[in-house]
Amino acid sequence: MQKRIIKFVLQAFVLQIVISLFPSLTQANQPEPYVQCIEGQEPLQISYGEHTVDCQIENSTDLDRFQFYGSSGDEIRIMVSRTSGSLHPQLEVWDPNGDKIIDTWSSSDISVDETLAVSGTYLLAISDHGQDYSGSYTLQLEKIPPVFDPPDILYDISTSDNSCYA
Ligand SMILES: [Ca+2]
Ligand SMILES: [Ca+2]
Repeated sequence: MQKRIIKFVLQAFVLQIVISLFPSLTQANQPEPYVQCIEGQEPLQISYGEHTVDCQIENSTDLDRFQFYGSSGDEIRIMVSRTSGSLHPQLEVWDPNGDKIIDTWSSSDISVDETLAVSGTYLLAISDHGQDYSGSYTLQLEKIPPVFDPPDILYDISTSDNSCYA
């Protein structure tokens, strides 16, 4: 009995060492892809699941432009976080028809959910609200996964397919 306890403790100890040596084992397999901001190379292409690095509003009148492809029905989340400076990030998004679908700002962080009505290339712009401050920020674009609701699916199948019970 005592041997088994010692063996168990040893195994747990070894596992702890392995996890501490390879922290990536306990995290997601792939690092999240990112988009490097380079002023003057806009609009920058960003895709679902990506975030930006090295983005900044260099001067109070700077406007950083991005574009992404979206499909009708996509539920997306756009997040903007100020990482330095006094920037009041302003987020604007235009759909493929040129209609502005998002226009919002915050004193530090923005998170907006939107369901896309049209398929095509969307334009996105980050600037300073009021055009009086500068600072750096991170932009993140996510597609919200569809809600998984298995009990309803099972219920629908059993009630609609009566042939099983006839
Ligand atoms: Ca910029
Ligand atoms: Ca710019």
